[in-house]
Amino acid sequence: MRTFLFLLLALVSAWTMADEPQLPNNISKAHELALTVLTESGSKLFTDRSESLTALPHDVQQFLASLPSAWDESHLLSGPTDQPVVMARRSGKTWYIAGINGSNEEQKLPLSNAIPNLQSSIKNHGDIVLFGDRSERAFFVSLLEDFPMEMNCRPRGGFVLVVHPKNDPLTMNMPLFQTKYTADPSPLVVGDTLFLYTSHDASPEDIPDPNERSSAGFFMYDWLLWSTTDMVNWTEHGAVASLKDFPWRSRDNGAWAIQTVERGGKYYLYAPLHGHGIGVLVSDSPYGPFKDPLGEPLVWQREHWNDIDPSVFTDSDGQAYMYWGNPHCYYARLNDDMISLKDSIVQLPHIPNYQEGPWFYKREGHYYLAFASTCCPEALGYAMSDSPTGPWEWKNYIMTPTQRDRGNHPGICDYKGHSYVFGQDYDLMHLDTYVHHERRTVSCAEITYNADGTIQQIPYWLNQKPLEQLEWLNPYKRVEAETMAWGNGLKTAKMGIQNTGVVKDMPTSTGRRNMYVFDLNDGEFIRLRGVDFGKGAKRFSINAAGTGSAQITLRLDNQDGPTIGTLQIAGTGSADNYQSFTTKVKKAKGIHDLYICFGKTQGDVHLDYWKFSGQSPK
Ligand code: FUB
Repeated sequence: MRTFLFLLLALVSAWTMADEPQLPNNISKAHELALTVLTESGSKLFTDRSESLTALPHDVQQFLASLPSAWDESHLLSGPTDQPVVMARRSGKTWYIAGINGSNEEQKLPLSNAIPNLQSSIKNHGDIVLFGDRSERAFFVSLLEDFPMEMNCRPRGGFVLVVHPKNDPLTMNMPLFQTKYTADPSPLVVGDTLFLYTSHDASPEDIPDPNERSSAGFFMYDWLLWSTTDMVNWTEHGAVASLKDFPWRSRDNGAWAIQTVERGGKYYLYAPLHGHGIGVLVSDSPYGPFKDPLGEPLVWQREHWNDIDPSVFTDSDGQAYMYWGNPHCYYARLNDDMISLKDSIVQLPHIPNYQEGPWFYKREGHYYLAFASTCCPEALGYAMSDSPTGPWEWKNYIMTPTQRDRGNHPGICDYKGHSYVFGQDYDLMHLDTYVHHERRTVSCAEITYNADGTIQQIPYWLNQKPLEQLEWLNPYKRVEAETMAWGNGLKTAKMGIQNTGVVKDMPTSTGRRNMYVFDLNDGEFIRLRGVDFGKGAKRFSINAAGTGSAQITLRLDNQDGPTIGTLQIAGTGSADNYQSFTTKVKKAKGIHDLYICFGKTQGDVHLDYWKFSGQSPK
């Protein structure tokens, strides 16, 4: 075994030949990568060769950086006397299974599942990442839904499978919203409130053509609004605008990344209609209703991709700029009316790693252009300048590319003394499937600026602590049912609007409307973080309607935590006939997470808002 490992180590030292089509001994790159797991020394090899490490593809750098320096368990599944060599190793809850094919023939490498720990991890895996061979030059990185029982390995090839444990969404920094798939976050602070405009990836059932429901592409018809005052409990406001607000559009799909900005008490929503330029809508309120003042695109260079992802910022001298574009980045100055261009469009010289999704802003005298970096996977990068029109200097990644994500899109703001970056991922969809679809979700992380204005890099969303709550939630005032920190499986809609999410049923911008939560199923719950019950609540009441029924159990701190009250919602005769249901509450004192848990659900129940009564928190 020792001689064998020595031989493997010698082969690993060929790593710096990464750009050569033929590696020494003719081994593949995935074979080389597998050696870093098999020999336990891969990560150490690079400590004094940082330039070789940084020359590697990002996925490989990340893989090597995350490789444990010691293992809790190691099992040789096959070899070394009889080729091939396959080894399974565990560090904490993560398994690494690596195999190499040392022969000159293609081989099927067995992945024995005889190890009980490994077997249960495979059953409960959160995701599995494969590093295998696609060609001499590339590492193929893929997320697999099912664990393969054997790997096809080309001559002198190899593989590594990393089996990650299942995420516990309640302890991880998961996406902010669960009732809809969201993307392209655009924050706007108005007074005490942080508003977040997002685009909206249709759920399969909302895609009009049944033949397209399993398609991986973009199905985007309207734009959504969310708000918070504490960063962890968010209130949904539904669709604020849709493609229908632009009667001149040429397609019924393509409601891509918007940004809404405020100027002089008016709200301007800049919206790309993919394939038909960028339009603008105006409102007197952040909730809308928004109207199209132009009746035509604000910008359209008559090319399918160029005119997407507008980002608008008004400088302290009153001059507003709009940046946009993929794969080129453009800008134009806006007139004071915010709905016309002052002069012609300028295409920026290429900024390294720029792909799309510019987010243009100024902070403490520095101009920033954050963006989604070269696809795929996309990460979040940024450039800085001393002037609003550049020249722009690439600075770094805010978040490096990772095989866990494919697309990204930054939105950045300061709020209540903290700085935040919003972006997007597929982590909610990954709770159901790893088969790729454009069903994205918006996540957020706190960022820190250095004294020179540069931004400290942050790890991937799931790899950081959940956001800190900025203020406790007051349960003694009306709380909308659609206010939640987590509500996976639930649905929401605006009252009185039959918006199925499809253009044909979609209203033009409706402005602020009451919303309700529906589609309650046994085992689902609404989680509210950091609820301040003060000296103790005495009663809970909830406004609900519907022809169905449901039991509500109120629990503290956990979905199985102590029960503080239960109540039954019985049919009110119709989905519009809201009635108040109330129950006594015991032992709800101080600050707790609140879980409104659903059971014995039958038929249609709609929830409007809830409230505790009794002792005030102060
Ligand atoms: O959401 C549609 C497109 O995907 C956006 O316009 C891009 O930034 C990317 O997020």
